[in-house]
Amino acid sequence: MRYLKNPKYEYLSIREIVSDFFTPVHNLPAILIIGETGVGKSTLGNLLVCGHPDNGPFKTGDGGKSITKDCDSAVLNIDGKPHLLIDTPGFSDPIVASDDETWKKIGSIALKCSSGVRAVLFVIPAGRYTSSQQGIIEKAVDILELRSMNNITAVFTHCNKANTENPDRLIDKLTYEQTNFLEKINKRFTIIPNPEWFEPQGSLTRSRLDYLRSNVSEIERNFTFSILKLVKLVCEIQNVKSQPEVDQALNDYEVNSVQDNAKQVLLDKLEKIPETNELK
Ligand SMILES: Nc1nc2c(ncn2[C@@H]2O[C@H](COP(=O)(O)OP(=O)(O)OP(=O)(O)O)[C@@H](O)[C@H]2O)c(=O)[nH]1
Ligand SMILES: [Mg+2]
Repeated sequence: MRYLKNPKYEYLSIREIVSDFFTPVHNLPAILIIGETGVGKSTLGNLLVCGHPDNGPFKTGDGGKSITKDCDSAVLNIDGKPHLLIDTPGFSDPIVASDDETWKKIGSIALKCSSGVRAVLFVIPAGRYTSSQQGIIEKAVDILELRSMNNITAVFTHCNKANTENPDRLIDKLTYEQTNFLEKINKRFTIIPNPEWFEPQGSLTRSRLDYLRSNVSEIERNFTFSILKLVKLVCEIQNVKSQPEVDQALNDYEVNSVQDNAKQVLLDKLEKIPETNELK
């Protein structure tokens, strides 16, 4: 068996990773909330589920230190249809986990949702724009891929009162990179009012949450993460070389994934590839 050493994870063979990823655990379509640490992801999740910022299924903090360490989920009904709302650990906190490790966690849970990912809510703090935020946007566009751009909505938080009430003012102040990202996702965005200033049950917050729900309802197709990209990410994290035969098998799977037996064909191919544990 090819077991790979990693200080933070157990030893995992590629085959184990793939079959683990293919074991569906949840049968509801997923809605992912992603973004930097402390931007208000868990708060948004709570507002969507129960209309209260911190008295809901997700643990929230005061922005001081990272709170959500692993993906957490709750059922969210939209138009009477249940979805699995997934709160994720924040990016940009290397003490807790590198961004690649966080992506691996997000990918693992998303791949376990047999109906795929219906929506990604990308939470962006409006007040400050850093190079790490830009890095996250670039990585997200890379990992989520263009095929999923119709499933992404940007959610701005930490906005001042005037911009919260008048989103056009915020749009005028966005950087070139942020505007570019909004163009890619067809300008689907909203501002969630800061719960400390705006009543969470008030009409403004309710209308913004309704906008998010209606966006999710209008999405035509769920997407699934690219297994090829995820395995590459795991190899990077575990510091091992990816084998060309494994890459080829995963590539073939990506092309044929709509076929019923595609997963089994991939697992059979991986079974025949001799295991190595060559470090990069
Ligand atoms: N100023 C401001 N604060 C907000 C806003 N949304 C949430 N917060 C506050 O930001 C703090 C952090 O919120 P969380 O929801 O725990 O943030 P998170 O993104 O889940 O953080 P991690 O789990 O640590 O990655 C809380 O005190 C929230 O009340 C907002 O729009 N503006
Ligand atoms: Mg959180």
